[in-house]
Amino acid sequence: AAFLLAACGGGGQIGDSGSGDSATNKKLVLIPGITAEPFYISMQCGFEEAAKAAGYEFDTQAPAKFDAAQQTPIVTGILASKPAAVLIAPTDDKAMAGPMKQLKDAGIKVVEVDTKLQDTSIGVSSVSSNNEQGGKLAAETLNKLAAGKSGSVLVLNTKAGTSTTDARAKGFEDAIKAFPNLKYIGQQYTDNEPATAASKVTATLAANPDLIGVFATNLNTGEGAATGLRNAGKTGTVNLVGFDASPNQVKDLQGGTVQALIAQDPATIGKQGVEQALAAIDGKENKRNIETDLVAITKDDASANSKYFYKE
Ligand code: T6T
Repeated sequence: AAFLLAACGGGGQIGDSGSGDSATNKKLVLIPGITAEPFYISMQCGFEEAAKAAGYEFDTQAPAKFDAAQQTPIVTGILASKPAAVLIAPTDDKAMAGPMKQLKDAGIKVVEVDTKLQDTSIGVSSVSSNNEQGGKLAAETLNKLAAGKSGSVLVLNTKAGTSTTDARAKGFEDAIKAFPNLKYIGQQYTDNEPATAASKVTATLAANPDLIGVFATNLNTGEGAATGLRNAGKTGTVNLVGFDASPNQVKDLQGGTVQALIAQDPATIGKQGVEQALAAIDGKENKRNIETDLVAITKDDASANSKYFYKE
């Protein structure tokens, strides 16, 4: 039997256990990019709620790291249990195509949630934020915060091959060109490790004392960048725009280490992912691309936007 995640406010009660046999297969599996992380926990809440409402069994299995080598055995491991559909956030837009094709070839419907593959022939649908737009929003927000001042700006990315953060960096790079006072000094990869993000920020500050802005393209990178600015005594001097809205990120927004957060709506991604999975299972038409909300939140409008804060 599956358990509803306590973090979702479901109280951890036992979910419908349904039937495991393949003739009446009513099971959905969610494979997030990484375990125990507020973005994917919030997505799991939406997923579980929608799966339960539809009378489906559900299960979530996530890798310990955001890493294709760790996500691949999870994918191949669930092949044998033959769920009706898998919702997955591929950790690499190329490397996960092989394992995900195995699911498709086994008759399991595949829905991409959050991240996606370059190959559009495997998933029936892809549900995510408009990440390029999110990057653009981050550039515009940094420009507003700079208020005409000049200086260097840095992008902290996660890992090349992550469709979402690659798109955020691209959206940012394209948009920052419109603001000549902001000198874009390029992107650096953090491997999704907060400690790496922190040390990249301190090293960049040493090399570029005129640094006035950092765009951190996801949760771990943003939390690490905040640590880096604190260590360097630069909080509030360097504007930090992060992506996502974990409890730590919101605390840093309210405390003034972070000036703005671009929050996503992961619960809706999970819910819409289930809807697309059910459509595919029932032989109905899928919507190939679904876009969910993004919102830029500052300290001043944080409480008005609290519905976007992630669960943990
Ligand atoms: O930003 C989210 C997600 O959208 C991205 O694909 C990977 O990182 C997060 O899960 C945050 O850690």
